[in-house]
Parts: sequence; structure tokens; C-alpha cells
Amino acid sequence: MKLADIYTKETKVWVPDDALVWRSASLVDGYKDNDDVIKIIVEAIEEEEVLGHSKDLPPLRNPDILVGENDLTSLSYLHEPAVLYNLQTRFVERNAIYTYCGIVLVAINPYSELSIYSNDFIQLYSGRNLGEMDPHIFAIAEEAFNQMSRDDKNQSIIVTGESGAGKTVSAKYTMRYFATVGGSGDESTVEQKVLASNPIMEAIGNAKTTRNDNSSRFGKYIQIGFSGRYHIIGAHMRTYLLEKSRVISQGMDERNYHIFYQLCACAHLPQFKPLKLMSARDFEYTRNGDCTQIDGVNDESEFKETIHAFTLLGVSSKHQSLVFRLLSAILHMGNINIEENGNGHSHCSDSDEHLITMCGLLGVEPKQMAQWLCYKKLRTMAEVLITPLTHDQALVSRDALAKHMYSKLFDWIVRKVNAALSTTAEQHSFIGVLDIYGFETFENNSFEQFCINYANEKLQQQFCQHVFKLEQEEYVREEIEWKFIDFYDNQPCIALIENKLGILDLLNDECRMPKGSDQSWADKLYDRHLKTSKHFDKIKISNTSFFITHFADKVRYEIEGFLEKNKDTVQEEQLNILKASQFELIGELFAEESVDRDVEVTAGVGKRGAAKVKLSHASSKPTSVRKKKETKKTVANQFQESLAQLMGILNSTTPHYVRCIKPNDYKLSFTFEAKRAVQQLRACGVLETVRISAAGYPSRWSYTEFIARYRVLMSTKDIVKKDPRKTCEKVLKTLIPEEDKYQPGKNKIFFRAGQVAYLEKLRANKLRACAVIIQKNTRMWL
Ligand code: AD9
Ligand code: MG
Repeated sequence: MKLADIYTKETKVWVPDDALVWRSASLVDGYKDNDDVIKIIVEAIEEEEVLGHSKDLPPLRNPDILVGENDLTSLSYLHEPAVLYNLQTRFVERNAIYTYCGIVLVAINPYSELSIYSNDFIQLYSGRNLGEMDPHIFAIAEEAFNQMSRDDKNQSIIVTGESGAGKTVSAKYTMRYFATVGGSGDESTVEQKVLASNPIMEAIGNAKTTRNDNSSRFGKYIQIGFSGRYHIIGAHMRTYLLEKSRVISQGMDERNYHIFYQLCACAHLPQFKPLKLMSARDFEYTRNGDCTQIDGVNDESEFKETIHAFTLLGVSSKHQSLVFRLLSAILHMGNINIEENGNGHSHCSDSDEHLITMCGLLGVEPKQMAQWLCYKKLRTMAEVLITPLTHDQALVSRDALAKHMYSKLFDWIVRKVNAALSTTAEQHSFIGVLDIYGFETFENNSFEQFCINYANEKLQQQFCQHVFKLEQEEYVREEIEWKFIDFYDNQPCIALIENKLGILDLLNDECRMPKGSDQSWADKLYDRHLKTSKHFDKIKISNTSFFITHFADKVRYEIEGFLEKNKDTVQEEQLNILKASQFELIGELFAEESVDRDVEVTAGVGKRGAAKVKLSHASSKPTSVRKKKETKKTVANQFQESLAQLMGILNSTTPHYVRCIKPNDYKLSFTFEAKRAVQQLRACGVLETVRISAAGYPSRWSYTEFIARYRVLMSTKDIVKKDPRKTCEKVLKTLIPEEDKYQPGKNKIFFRAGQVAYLEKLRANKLRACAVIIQKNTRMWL
């Protein structure tokens, strides 16, 4: 087809726009080869404008019948403006927050309570096929549930998106769906326990940030186990990269973890008197964001829910009180008065009231604690030296201990929840739900963003490979010829991060060197990767940062703090005090580095022996048997390992993807800012899916559907009786002369991008012509 046939007078197109990203326009004249401009009418303002076109002809708009389609990949013209406009139309005009994009469910946060999550809705979606109903998170959950039972295969639901986009809400709805369809109906049963893990994890792992009042500060993958009759029998949860720094400091208008405020709100209750709590406004660790309350949240009643959930999960009151004691000890620790004495050293009085309370709660000696808050031991080959800490060093070392205590407590609670959700019954299969932070890029990006973006590179690779595989499988099934579709492979970026002498390897090496520093690590990175990797870059004049070109965006990382954050060290002497606590439970909690023991669990051993999955359980074995010399794993080491394990599990399951989109930054109900949405669609792979689809045969019609729609374009002699396939082939030969633009498959015809739009144009012309004839005839009769 020639361009002059496509770009005709009044053809509807998209033109770039600063505010709207894309706006609609139509051509004033048809395209001519020798023109170097095209004139357009901008539809919203009805004004004429001139566009240069020598290289970039504007993208074409889809025919009206496709606008608002509930699957983006069924659009005939598949490009960014089409995707954006379709999502916007559905969201703003129809309040439809869910749209499919091939196998992906795009979910736009409505910031408004919708009545589409009741049990009636669950029943409506239960047992139905994906295409039968409007797109919905329940439809994805049903699809996973259905495929688990149909194919005897474990499933995963992977939810990603930026902060506040609705990941946790979506993940909770899927869990509620499984609890309902896979439940036995008995209130106190295992599915209630699975749901009760949510308030606990939110209390200890979520916090108010400027982006989200209930922001999850950790990643989570929860595997819900089912019996052979597809009833829930248990669950197992893994967590990723808790943001520890929040325990000691928060940004302006942000809070520490919810549990601290919940506990402080209940300080007046008699059972909490021994904790000597004050208001959250009086503790350093809870007040430094200058925000201790969240609009519409009552911390006291939230705390009751947390306790109720602990009790439902069978966490004993002895264990609950340990949790509260530790949390209170952390709060008091932040208020210990560490002073600077005359010679630049730090000093802490062993009669400091918060020190005494903290030590009382932990069952340890205040004198020892006061000493080791202000001194450290240096071991050389010959001797052991005790050196004083400067004031700043003392504060850093105290804060490191607070972070360590919280993260130990967090892991311990996760283990308790897992123990409560574990089962001895044979697990037939599982559905895993992954709620993990999406790609991040801020003004200042550090180690945390680096790890998060690394995780997202891995997930993106898994996603592209899967989408691509499915696409090819459909072509094979339909027996149509296909060529290898080229898609963006982010392996080079992953290799830059995780290969030998890659970014992480060099970072870990640097952490092991006695004189290692952020700067010398960065110099090694520049030396090694500047010339060899096109994903690595730096600013010429600055040696304090580096760039990585991720699949979603190019991100600048500041090197400062990478080494410390990766080492994550705590003073041994301080730990030794905790290990010697007079309370056995506290001693145990800090007694060991929890060892990851791999336990082979056969999950989903269906008829076809579905994936054997390694579930790792942190054990609580004492360390005495471990060799002292074992090198401590860095944060990056641990993260890389847990990520590799996660990818292994995801790859052994059938994945389902949910991409959450935040439509505006002001939490406004049903308000769509195209600029914000398009950034996220690029970053979460929706546009990549569309690109993979567009490179193949994005539009598919069954033969009968095709005949029903385009009967007006067929003459009687085209119809081959009882053979819709032959009929279609015959008529398409004349309608679309280029043979590579479509392929007849076993049950469907596959069209290249743009062909359905072209057929629609032919159809509209034909109908118009018929209408004119009818009008003429009618006039003749009158
Ligand atoms: V973060 O990375 O953990 O900071 P999430 O998890 O992506 O983030 P979350 O699910 O917590 O975001 O959603 C943020 C808020 O958006 C919720 O507290 C709700 O107020 C709102 N939200 C999200 N999804 C829905 C929905 N389907 N219906 C109504 C919603 N409100
Ligand atoms: Mg969340």
C-alpha cells in the first residue's frame, strides 16, 4: 500500500503535544510524494497547523470501533498514542480502571472506592474464561486458579508499578479471591490466617511516605498452597530488602513504620505501662519527619487489628510482648543522650533514663551498653585495642544497632507468620503473588534504587521472554509461518550488574578491602566499564556518580554511601551484650546470623510432576557449630541470591502480570495525566508488549467473525458454502493484495498492524456508497 493511499484527506492522526503527550488531528490534504510538509487540523481547537513530514509521518488513529477496546493488543494501529488514548478513554469516560494488554492486566489507580470487589463480583468471575467478562483483577486471579487446576502447574501473579500505583491493594484482592474460591467456608480456617498476614506485614513493613500513606517498604512474594482438591492449605512468604534506614530517620512529612505509632497510641493501656512509652511526638525515631499522624487513620484501632491478627495466627502473648518490648527498646534507644565531651569523644551516662529503660526491656546491663555505645574494639594481629568513638561515630553506631534490631525482629515475625501458615498436609500446587517495588528514579539515587532497579531488570527480562514465547507458541498452534521477532533484550544491562567484575562484584570486593572506599570502587567501575559497556556512562567532569541505561530509563546513581550500605555492619560488642540478655528469647533472636537452609519441597507434584521448588526457611540453629571465619555476606550478595531464587521460582510457574499505573500525583479521583501515565507505561513493559505484538500479527479474527463484520465487502460469488476459511481467503486476495499482510491460521486469520483499520475504511466507504444509492432510490420512489 502506498503512503498516498493511507494518508488521505481527513485521515485522522496523532501529533506530539507538550502537555497532553499526544493530541488528535486530521489531514487537510492527502499525502503527496514531493511535499515536504503536511497540513493538519488540530481537532480540539479546529486550527490549521503545518507539520514537516519528510521522515516522521504522524501515527495514525484507530477507527472508532476499536476505541475503548478492552485489550490494547487488538488495536489495529499499535503505538504509544493509541495505547494512551485507549486507556484514557476507558478510565475517564467509562470509569474502567482495568484493561488488558495481551496477557498483562493494566490497572489504573482510581483513588476512589469502587463497588466492584464484593463477594458477588468474586462469584461473577469464578469459573469464567478470561475474555468472557470485563477486565478485572478477579479475572486474572480466576485465570491463575483455573490454569493451576487445568494444567497442574504452579502459578504466579506478578504485580509491579511505582509507589502508590495500587500494587498492595491489587495483591490483597487476589489473595481475597483465592481465600473465597479456595476456602472451605469456615471462618477460623487457614484462609483467614493467610489474610491475617496482611495487617501484620503492613504494620511492620509499611509506612507513610509523601507518595503513599501506606507505602510498603519491602518486597513480598507469598506462595499460597493448595490441596489436590484446590483448597487452601497453607502459605509461605518471602520478603525482599526492607528499608532499614526508615527506622532511624524519615523524610519530611513521612513516618517510621506504622507499628511504632500504633504502639505509642496505646501507651496509656495498663498492659503497656512497663514499656514506659510516651507520645510518638516525643521519640526521636518517630518524630523526625515531623508527622506522627495520618489523616483518616486511627493508630489505636489499627493496633487492635494488628494484635487480633497476631492472635489469629497463634502468636502467643509471650511472643507478642517480646515484640512490643523490642519495639519500645528501639524507641528508647533513639532518645539516649550521647554527648560530646571536651576532647571530641562521646559520652553516655549509665544513669540515662532512656538507656536504663531500654536495657531493662532487653534484659541487659546498662553499664556495658553505655560503654559500648561510645567505644569500640579494634583487633590487630598482636593485641586488642579499645578506642573511643567521636560523637558522630557513636550516633552512627547506635543507629546501626537500632536498624539491626528492627530488621532481626522483622525477620523473626516473618518466620513466625510462616510457621503459623505452614502445613503438614501435602501441597499439590501453589499460586504465588509478588508485590514488589517498580522501577525507581529520583533526584538522588543510591544503593536502594540500584537494587530495586536491578530487580526490575530481572523481572523485565523474564516478562519479555515469556510474552515473546507465548506469541510464538500461538503462531505454531495456528500453523502459520512466522519469523523470529526481534525484541529488546536487556541481558547486556544485567550482565553489567551481575557478571564477574561487574558492578556488584567490584562493589563486594571493595567492601572486603580494609581501605576500600566509594571513590576507589567508582574508579574501578570507570576503568572497567566506560569503554566496554554501552549501558554504563558518567559525566565527564564528575567522579561522584555513574549512569546506567536501564530498559526503562537512564538513571544517575550517586556513589556516596554504597559501600557502607552494602556492608551494613553492626558493632560486635553491642551485639554480644544483646546475645547475653537475661531473656532467653532476646538472646536467641540475636544469637545467630539466621542461616538460610534450603529445603527441597515438592510443590505441585501433579500428574506431570510440576515444578520442584526449593523453599528456603531461615533456621534458628545456634551458631556455635559454624566456623567463625566465614565471610559475612554483603547486602548485595544476599539480595542477588534471593533474586536468583525468586527468578527460579517464577520461571517454574505460569506467570500472570498486573501493571499498576498511578494516573496523577495528587491522589485525585479518576484524573488522568497523560504525561505521568506514559512514563509508567514505558517503564513497566506495556509499550514493549505492544511492540512485540505489533512486530508480529496483532489482530486476530475467527473466520466467522470476519465474515460477519465484512460481509458488505463480499459478493455472492466470493462465498464458498460451509467453508468460512476458503471464503475469507478468497475475499482477502482481492481486498489486501500484499500477501505478507495477513496469514490464515487453523482457526483464525492473523493480520499485520494497520490491516484491520484499512478494512474498516473500505467497509465505511462501502456503507456510505450503499447509503447514497438507497437515498437515491428512495427519492425516486417518492
Ligand atoms: V508502594 O510502592 O507500596 O508505596 P502501592 O502498593 O503500589 O504503593 P497501594 O496499593 O498501597 O500502592 O495503593 C495506594 C492507595 O491507592 C491505596 O491506599 C488506595 O487508597 C488507593 N488505591 C489503590 N488501588 C485502588 C483500587 N483498586 N481502588 C480504590 C485504590 N483505591
Ligand atoms: Mg505497596
